[in-house]
Amino acid sequence: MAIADAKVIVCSPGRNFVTLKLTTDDGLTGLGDATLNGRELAVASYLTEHVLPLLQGRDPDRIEDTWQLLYKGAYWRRGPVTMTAIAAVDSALWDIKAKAAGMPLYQLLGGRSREGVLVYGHASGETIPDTLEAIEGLLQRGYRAVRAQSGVPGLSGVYGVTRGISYEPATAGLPQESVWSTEAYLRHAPELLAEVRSRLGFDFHLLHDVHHRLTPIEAARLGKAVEDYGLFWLEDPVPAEHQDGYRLIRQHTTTPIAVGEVLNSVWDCERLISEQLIDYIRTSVVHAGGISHLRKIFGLAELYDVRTGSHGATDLSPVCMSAALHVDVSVPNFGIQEYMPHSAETDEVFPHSYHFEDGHLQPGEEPGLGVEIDEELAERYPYRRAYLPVARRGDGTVHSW
Ligand code: CS2
Ligand code: MG
Repeated sequence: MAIADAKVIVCSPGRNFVTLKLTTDDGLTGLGDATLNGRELAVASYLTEHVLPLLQGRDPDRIEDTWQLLYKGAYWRRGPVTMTAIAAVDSALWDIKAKAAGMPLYQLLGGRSREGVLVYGHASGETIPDTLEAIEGLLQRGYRAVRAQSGVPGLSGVYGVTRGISYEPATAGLPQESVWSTEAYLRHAPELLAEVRSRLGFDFHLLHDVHHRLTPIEAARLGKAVEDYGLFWLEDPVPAEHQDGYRLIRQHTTTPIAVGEVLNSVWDCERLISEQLIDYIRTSVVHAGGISHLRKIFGLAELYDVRTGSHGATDLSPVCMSAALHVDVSVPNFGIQEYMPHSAETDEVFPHSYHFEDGHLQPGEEPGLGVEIDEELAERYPYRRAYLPVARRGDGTVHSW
């Protein structure tokens, strides 16, 4: 078998996605998500200009060798653009291998370790009562775990806050800007989490995302202030570059910490994991070098009792979600999977067999990843430039993100 065709499909069914499609001379196809929110075309061109010429005629069965070729052969290592491009190739090759074997991918990864993949949904609102209402809606739909965010009095346009269970992280055109105040946030966040527990109880997992907005000592203070509310995790309390910051946070609080949606390789999280500075590692198939590399990260995490909690926002396509679920259902140290349902347009362009059932996602049982792309339909949704927003402090300084 040889790779006979490779193409990069850029489309925007509700939001931008970059997808790699490989076809073998036997007619098997494999898909890989290559979406890097706000920098999509950098990965598309990295793939088209520098990676696709290397794939023509290669044996698709040689997944690890292809990974090593693309990683070591480039000389320039790591970083989100490179690792997202490698991820797309890796995921497409696993899709092909599982299709050739006639099995759902998780069977090739060692088979099931559990019956389903526990997911957390997003609840947010402008005010605390709005957020409580959104949480109740999710619990009624069967969710067992909920991430709670809310608007902060005095600030408009807080990231990650909208009505409903999905928000769109990027907006078309140039970046939107909002004003951030750490003081206002630190006053408000413990109040939100206290209200959630006092009104709705402790019978569900509660998560909260700080979006890298605090310094280590501010994060330590927040972790301490919310200990009684039994959080499943506090996410991205400080920017991921501040790895020593996590040691400081640990010295002050027992609130579990999750990090990793912006990390791209095992070397980016090695210290966080091996020094047990975090409890959950949030790296994803698409941004951390694909299924092969993510399994290495999760394998390292297993040794140190760190559990998985992969990123799963709407800017990770259904191709990534399918791949994530096969990994999630098979690894021994799975913790939880983020799940933000995609728009109807996205679901139509990427028909998939995973489905939500009783607070869990189930990967499909068909051979491969269990996801396809409707290329004709995709063509009807051309790329539109879009950016993540920027936060500035009251005096105009760009704030951490
Ligand atoms: C968020 C995301 O889902 C999350 O935890 O942090 O909204 C994230 O900011 C976006 O996926 C970035 O593209
Ligand atoms: Mg996050």
